[in-house]
Amino acid sequence: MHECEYSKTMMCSSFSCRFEKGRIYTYIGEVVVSVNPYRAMNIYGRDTIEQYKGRELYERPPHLFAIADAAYKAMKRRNKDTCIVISGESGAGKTEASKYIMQYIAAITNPSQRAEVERVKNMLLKSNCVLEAFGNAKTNRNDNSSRFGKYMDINFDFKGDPIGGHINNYLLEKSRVIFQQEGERSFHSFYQVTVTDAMKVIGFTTEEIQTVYKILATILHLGNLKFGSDGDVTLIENSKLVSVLGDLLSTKDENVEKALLYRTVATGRDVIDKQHTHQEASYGRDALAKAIYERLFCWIVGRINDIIEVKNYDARVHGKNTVIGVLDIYGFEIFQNNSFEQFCINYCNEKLQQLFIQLVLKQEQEEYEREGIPWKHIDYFNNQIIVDLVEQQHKGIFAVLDEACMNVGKVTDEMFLQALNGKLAKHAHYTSRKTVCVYLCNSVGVVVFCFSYSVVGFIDKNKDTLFQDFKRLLYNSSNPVLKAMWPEGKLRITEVTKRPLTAATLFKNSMISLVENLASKEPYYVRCIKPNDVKSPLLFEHERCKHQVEYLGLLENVRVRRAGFANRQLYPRFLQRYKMISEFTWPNHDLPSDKEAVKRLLQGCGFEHDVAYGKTKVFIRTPRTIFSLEEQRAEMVKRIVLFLQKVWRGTL
Ligand code: AOV
Ligand code: MG
Repeated sequence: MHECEYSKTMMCSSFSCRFEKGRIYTYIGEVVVSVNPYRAMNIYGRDTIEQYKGRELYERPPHLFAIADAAYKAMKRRNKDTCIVISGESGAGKTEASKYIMQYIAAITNPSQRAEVERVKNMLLKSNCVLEAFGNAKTNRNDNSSRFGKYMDINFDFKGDPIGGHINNYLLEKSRVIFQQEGERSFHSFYQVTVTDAMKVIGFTTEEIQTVYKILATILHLGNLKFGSDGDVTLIENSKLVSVLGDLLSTKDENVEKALLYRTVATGRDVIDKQHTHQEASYGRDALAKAIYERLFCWIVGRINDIIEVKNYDARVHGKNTVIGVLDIYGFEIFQNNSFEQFCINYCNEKLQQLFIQLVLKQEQEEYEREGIPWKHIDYFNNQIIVDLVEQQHKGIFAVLDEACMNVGKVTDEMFLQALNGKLAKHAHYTSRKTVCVYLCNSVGVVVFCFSYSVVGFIDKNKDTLFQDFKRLLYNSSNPVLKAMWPEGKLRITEVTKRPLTAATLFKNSMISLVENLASKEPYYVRCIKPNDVKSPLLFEHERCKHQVEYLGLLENVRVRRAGFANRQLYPRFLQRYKMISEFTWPNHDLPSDKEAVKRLLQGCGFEHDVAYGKTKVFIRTPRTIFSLEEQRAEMVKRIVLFLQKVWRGTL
């Protein structure tokens, strides 16, 4: 068996053994790997929180709380902005993990029970319910699948208590409001009323909540709207719906009808109303439904941000406020048929993977330099080449797509594909085998994947056209909440000069700024693994696991860690924990420094070959050494307790 294949198999066997014993978390270095248990686990309660609070990573069995605590400690002790990046495929447990992390942070902060901090914590937790209602849906892979990417900053004051937050949302899968695969549903918000309860609690006004309802109803009615033709004239078949829509949107019925059937076009100095064909009218209706849902979602995020933003904090008085960011973003998606959405999602993951490798290496390198430990170069696959293939100016796939969309006249998806083939024929990571597929090859370690995407729909989805007439219709609503969502409808047709940015460009820009933001923080990682496709707590499918190990780059992760050190601890801290296992250090040592004492202790245990001594810290290469130290410590603690009991009972 190839070495790589063997390592993957071993890694999955180890996850599988742990999964069967209910140990769903494993560390690779400081990365937590989490396997979805698909059952309620009794490992998130108050007593568990207490066990992890303020502890170091290796002092307790692997857990999400340990990583949350590490991020919190770094933020509090060292005044560092940190972030927790959670990745994994659909249904792997990212959103659940992000919620447990938030709950942990809420539980360990504000010991003095300040009312304002409690209020902020409550808002941060409740805002999640609202976002899930509007941005999550039942899919065939996950009953509560997030159909948007979420990055949430939590701000802390100088005491380490939460004082506010901010949410960034990424690429909502808005096409879900007009089409769902068999067995799937639209967003939860269309089926739930209790949502709105959470909205009320966090401070949405009655008028705002009513508008939200009206928008949801509008989308449902648009779905029933049918067009017909009378000769060349396009008609609305069920015209009664027009007045329903007029009422819901607080606008005149005739304006609704006109916007659905015509578009205003400026030709030179003239402005004319051009009637839609049947096809254009249907396209317009669907685009409207998608756009108003997306706008509603962004507006909700904006309102939540108004509510949770840091208020009344004066950095000059209280010192810098620090941040922990939590990223819960869609993982790699590989379906039978992959389209524009999957292309964007997978590009996002390539970018995050790049950042991961860069930061892990960078951080390690910096620490070794600081501590005076020689650094050995590590070979790893730099997926920058994949990222460039997608996002590079002029030459990248997005650039070629945008260029195709800029062309006047009819550009088909096939023409876009031909342009790609022309430009990228020689690229090592691009192949096009069928007429409608792009194969984007990714290489994780020595494994090469081919993700194939159907280019059908790329042009339309990228242009993401919403006729101006709809924007004007919504802006002219007498409902102030709705009107405020559509400020660009203010422009008259002759004033609209700029083309809106394409979906790809908007997404690319948001990813670039996300990565910049993450790169400026100290990162902590959670990699989620889905054990099976049937949501079973009993089944661990090795092949599925191996596949995820591959694309999550976990082997790479191990390789980086192997070349480096799994664990590092300050000398006094190390001694405090392990001094009882060596006669040289227990109960106290008489060596010239703690560093010397740690050396003696480790030599005595026979771990000399597995460690390096930095200026302030001891570096331990393999977790096995840590586990062994922990075992010896536990044994000694047991003996000491027995000894003390005997002394106490007078039986010694
Ligand atoms: P995802 O966020 O990774 O998918 P979720 O976090 O929504 O996945 O998890 C999917 C389901 O798995 C949850 O609804 C739970 O039933 C179960 N689950 C996950 N983690 C746990 C846990 N720690 N304990 C118990 N059950 C769990 V997606 O948003 O679809 O990419 O797009
Ligand atoms: Mg999710």
